[in-house]
Amino acid sequence: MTAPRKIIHCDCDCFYASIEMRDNPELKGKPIAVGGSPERRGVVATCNYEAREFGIHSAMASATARHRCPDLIIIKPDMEKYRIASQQIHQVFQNYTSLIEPLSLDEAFLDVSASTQFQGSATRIAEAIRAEVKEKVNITISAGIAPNKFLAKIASDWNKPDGQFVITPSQIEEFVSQLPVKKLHGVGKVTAGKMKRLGISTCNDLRKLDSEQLRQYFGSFGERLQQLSLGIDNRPVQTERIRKSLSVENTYVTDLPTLESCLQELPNLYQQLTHRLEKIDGEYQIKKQFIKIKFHDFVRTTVETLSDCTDLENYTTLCEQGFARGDRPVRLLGMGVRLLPKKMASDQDKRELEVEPGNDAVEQLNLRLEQVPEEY
Ligand code: TTP
Repeated sequence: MTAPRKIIHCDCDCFYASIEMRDNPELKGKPIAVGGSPERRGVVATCNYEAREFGIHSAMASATARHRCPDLIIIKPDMEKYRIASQQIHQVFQNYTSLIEPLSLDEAFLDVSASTQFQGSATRIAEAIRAEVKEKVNITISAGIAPNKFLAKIASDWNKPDGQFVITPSQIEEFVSQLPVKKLHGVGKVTAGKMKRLGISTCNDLRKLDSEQLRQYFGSFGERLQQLSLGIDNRPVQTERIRKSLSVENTYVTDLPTLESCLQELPNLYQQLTHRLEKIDGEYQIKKQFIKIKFHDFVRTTVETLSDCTDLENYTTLCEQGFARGDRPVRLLGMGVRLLPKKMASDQDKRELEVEPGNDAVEQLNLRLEQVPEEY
């Protein structure tokens, strides 16, 4: 039998806000948010823990946030600063292992199974990482330590901020059985709602279902759910990040009232998209083109078509199709491509592209209307 792995999930506390407080200590103790301005329909990227007391959270409209906390200080994001801090944090990680899977600027999985520091104690390695980040970057970072990614990620949230939590192999059984199903990787609002209706609230409840029932209720996700409910997750820490899509989008200060006004925005988005694509040129193959639309009432639709290039005419057709789905003023317009790493591009995908007629884009459209309720 192989020894259990030792995975650490590191996640900075209110990352952008921490950097802003570090650089301007006067902000400490006051409710702050980093994000767009309420006057320009901005949203909150994150906020400090003082602001969270008012119910403010990421992705909330800044106007709503200001309404909940009139004293809220809203700071414009400074991505360059966050990127520099992120690199410094990454360098700290490198001191302990080279098996690092970055998830975002402030979050990563580390596989320290073979690390030799502290006699291989992952708990002490996590403590050392957190102390070193504090010393070198001057912000706090929380950590979860467990035998797999799914549990390590849950654990890093357990003692946030500035804390860590360990789930040893012998504690998995007890920890997972009490775990609410909504904490499971891949269980969103819809699945959680369905589980609630079925009387399933913890992993222990989920374990009572057999494979057949799980398949019946949750389709192909059933098998994965069964594994997660037992605390099993064999996904490796992947050091090469695979990008699945690339897109650009714009939220307009004034809604785009008509289809024509949306179409007029496409060349601008197209220029931004092709510019960003140039940077990853050579690594990926384009699989699909898509247009994302958020209407003024926050209903979103994504329209996509199989394609191996960025064709402006396709985007025009997609935009027309998407707009027709709502036929009302548009708040946000996005344009993007779905990608496949070149080395993973399978023969099947190539065949898919070859059989496309290519001259009737409408036929190829795969329309999806997602009714995503959002905070206003
Ligand atoms: P998170 O790690 O999700 O959150 P956080 O670090 O701000 O707070 P927590 O202590 O709860 O972990 O996100 C990391 C950064 O990514 C966050 O500081 C800002 C940015 N971000 C956005 O820009 N938009 C979003 O919707 C979210 C969730 C994060």
